[in-house]
Amino acid sequence: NARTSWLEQRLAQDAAMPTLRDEVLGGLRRSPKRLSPKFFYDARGSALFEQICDQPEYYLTRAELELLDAHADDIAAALGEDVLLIEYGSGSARKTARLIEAMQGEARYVPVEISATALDQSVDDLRALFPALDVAPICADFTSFQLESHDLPAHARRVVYFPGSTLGNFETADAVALLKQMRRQIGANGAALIGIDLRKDKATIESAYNDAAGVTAAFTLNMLARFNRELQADFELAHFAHRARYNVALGRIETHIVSHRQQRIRVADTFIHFDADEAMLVEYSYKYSPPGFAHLAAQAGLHVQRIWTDAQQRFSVQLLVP
Ligand code: AVI
Repeated sequence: NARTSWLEQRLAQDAAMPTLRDEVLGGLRRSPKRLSPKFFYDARGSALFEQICDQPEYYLTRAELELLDAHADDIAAALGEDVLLIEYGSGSARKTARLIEAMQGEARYVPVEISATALDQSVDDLRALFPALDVAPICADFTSFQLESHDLPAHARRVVYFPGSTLGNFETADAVALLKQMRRQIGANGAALIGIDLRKDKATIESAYNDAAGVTAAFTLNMLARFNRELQADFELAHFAHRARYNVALGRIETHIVSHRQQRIRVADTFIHFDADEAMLVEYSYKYSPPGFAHLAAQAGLHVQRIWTDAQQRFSVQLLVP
């Protein structure tokens, strides 16, 4: 079997990536400070994110699963036959099982996931559910991997699957770049199937990012705990707060970590100063109207062929073609 082992894939990736230290210090030295939301997802952060998905206020996951329950057969029919399903950031692949079930387990599935643990687990789970499924996992950062350098099962059509509204965590230019990467990877007869949260009233959106149990706050601040562990930093979590506000004009949740007081923090071999009330940007979660998303897709040369939503029209899954 010529498929490269995950460890080899990972080592090649790591060699090409800037270190955590350099990236984090780069963000902390900017004014205003800002860090990428990708730093949320260590093992604890990923577990907290799974818990967020079960919070009553976080409607996104339930709406998307409800939508798949209602429309999976229709979606599978629109994808066609002999599909190679390439999932970006597959994680636990909870939604994928419903889709593959509708494809009658006949699909060829390529999960692309940076966490080897999550990748292993999801592959085991899916193989248990669908013994005939041809799975070719890729352990990589989905924003920068070369699909063509991997050995792929034979197929008639490529479909990139990107559920969960994760595209909403990318700023416009980066979202367009990622959509262009998808367009290159799927070729002329392929498609992209993308989960996108829809614009709605401010209160509903803000409460999804400020759950009463405080899970989202713990998820946000876990980024600091991660730096304490991995970069020998000395953040006191009690001296920082999670803040998530919906910017109605721009249609996005803006999540910041706010310093309660003036403080000096050691990070690796350096000291970083925080002012009292200083806010460090850690995440955007964009929400789109259907025309707004069509406009974004068009900038990458993609055209919206179908839109499915849940009954309350909170969330959408959109089929894009070149
Ligand atoms: C992964 N992503 C789509 C989530 C979101 O809704 O933006 C991450 C998240 N951040 C806070 N809660 C959930």
